[in-house]
Amino acid sequence: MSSILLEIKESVGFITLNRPEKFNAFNREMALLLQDKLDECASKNEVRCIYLTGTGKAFCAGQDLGEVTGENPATFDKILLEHYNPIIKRIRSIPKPVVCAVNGVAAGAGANIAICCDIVVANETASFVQAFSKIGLIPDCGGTYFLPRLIGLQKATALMMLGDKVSAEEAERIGMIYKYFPAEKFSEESTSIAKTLAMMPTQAFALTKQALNESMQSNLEQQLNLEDKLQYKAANTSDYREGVSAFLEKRIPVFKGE
Ligand code: LHQ
Repeated sequence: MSSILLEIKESVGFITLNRPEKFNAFNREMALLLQDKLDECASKNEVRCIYLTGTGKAFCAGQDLGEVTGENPATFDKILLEHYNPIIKRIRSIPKPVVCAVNGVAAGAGANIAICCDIVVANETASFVQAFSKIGLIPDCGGTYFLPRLIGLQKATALMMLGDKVSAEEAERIGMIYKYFPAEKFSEESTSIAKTLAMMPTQAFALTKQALNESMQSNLEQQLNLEDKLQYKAANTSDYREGVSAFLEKRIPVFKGE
């Protein structure tokens, strides 16, 4: 069985981390396969939303520590440059929404891959751990970029230094994730978000994502100019024309992602 599964249905690319016996921890093969599957979803027009989750009890325990041998910094550098950084860059640049459905514990790289996704939801049984400090590493996978922006510098610093386990409920409360769901509703509710997004104006989402990405380092003037430029592009999509027509005709719009 492959360590990464991809199933495309109802315009959603369902990607599943699939090494349950290792809490879906990443080895090299799995990290490279995830990059491939993200690329496949990016390139296929039929995929209008990506849904990322894990098999079994955990979402992802980060790097498979059994695979990290020796303490040669060059090896570590390679892991980030070849495994994780390309995953984070893909998730942020894919012009489609990426929903992360955190089914269980998300630790280390697993936690930070989750929080870089566009919409993060969790099972009530899930938890988030910045596990890096416990093994003498620093948070990676863009965690030092996204976490302080999501929950503030103070809390991010404490979680990263102390390595506390954050429950799904607390993660929602502090703004680390969008929502958590009771276990019995998690699958239905989380897939429903992805299926809903897949029926919405995909081009506008791509432009929204671009604007949000750039907002991380722009000032207001730059952001207003960017919104002007991107809104012009959105207004030239057929989904915009359909959205306005449907509103005026008092009917439900049929968006094609074009
Ligand atoms: C694991 C792992 C794991 C292998 C659980 N590997 N087996 C970047 C740069 C370069 C190199 C290093 O990495 C990175 C990025 C990173 O991600 S660094 C951070 C790596 N991850 C961690 O340090 C997390 C380690 N795991 C844990 O802290 C706990 O296992 C968590 C909090 C994930 C879950 O705790 P529990 O629910 O209490 O489960 P457990 O500890 O009993 O683990 C269950 C099994 O999964 C167990 O195997 P076993 O055969 O004994 O049942 C663990 O050994 C295995 N496992 N994480 N990362």
